[in-house]
Amino acid sequence: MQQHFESAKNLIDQSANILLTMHERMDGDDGGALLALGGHLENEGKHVVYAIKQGVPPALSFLPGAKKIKDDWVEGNYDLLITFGCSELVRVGFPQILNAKCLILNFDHHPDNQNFGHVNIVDSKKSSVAELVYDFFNYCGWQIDKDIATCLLTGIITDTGGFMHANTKASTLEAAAQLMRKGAIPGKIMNHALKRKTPGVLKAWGKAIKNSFYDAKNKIIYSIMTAEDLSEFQSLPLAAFEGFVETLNTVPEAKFAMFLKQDGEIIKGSLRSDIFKNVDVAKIAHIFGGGGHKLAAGFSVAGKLVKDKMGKWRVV
Ligand SMILES: [Mn+2]
Repeated sequence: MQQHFESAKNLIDQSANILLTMHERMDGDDGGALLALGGHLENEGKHVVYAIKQGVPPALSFLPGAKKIKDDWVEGNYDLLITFGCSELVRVGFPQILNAKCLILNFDHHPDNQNFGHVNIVDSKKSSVAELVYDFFNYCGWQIDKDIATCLLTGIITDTGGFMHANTKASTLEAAAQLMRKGAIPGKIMNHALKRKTPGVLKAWGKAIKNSFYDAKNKIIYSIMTAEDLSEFQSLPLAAFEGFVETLNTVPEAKFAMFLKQDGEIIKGSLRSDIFKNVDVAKIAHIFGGGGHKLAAGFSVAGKLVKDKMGKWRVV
């Protein structure tokens, strides 16, 4: 990794005009890592543009620098494009990116990353991209101020579910402790990024919990939200069900948890398991064209979820 870090540092040192982007639907990890690195690059006097398809969700608007993020592609003469958490370049969601002529630096911790960058900082053993970027800051000897620390700790906290997931290692906690010493406050981050729920979101969770079903034969806990179920709730935020599949996965006898949700013409699936359950949910997600990690994966398929008169769910 040292060699990759050195190449990444060289790429950055040689660049003055830099575009930072990530996968569609900003999450705390890649968004936090992106804003942390952007903060440092701006401190170095570089011109930085932040573009994320669909912009910043309300739960992450507290992040220092979040206001600088544009929700659309910004034309420019970039020397360098830096991506966060994209296993493939198309995940960015801006078609213009596929024609970008500049150099690419790729930060990720997904095991299925395609290494599409000129330099690839990819380590699937890291809890989060934020922890990887924290290591990169240390390698470069760059200063971590309170804002950068807050962004990085947000990434670690959101990707480890508040240090509760199996990806939390001793090194993760050491990184978190250092970031606290730089001024990041975990309680504040958890309130904003993890716990935050509106009354409407709580009601929607109630419906999703009511729709949950434990298949005792196959040891699967799942819940399904059809378009009809969702239509009972007005203007739910994009991240309304963030953390829901983890709640399903709290049933210890289930081998894994699955949450299926209608999203327009698409069915989105999230899968979670625990290390002691010996299931690789990424393999299941792959069957449906998705991806992710052994214990946390997802997929999207075209189709419509419906409940028939017998109360059975089907895909049409
Ligand atoms: Mn991540």
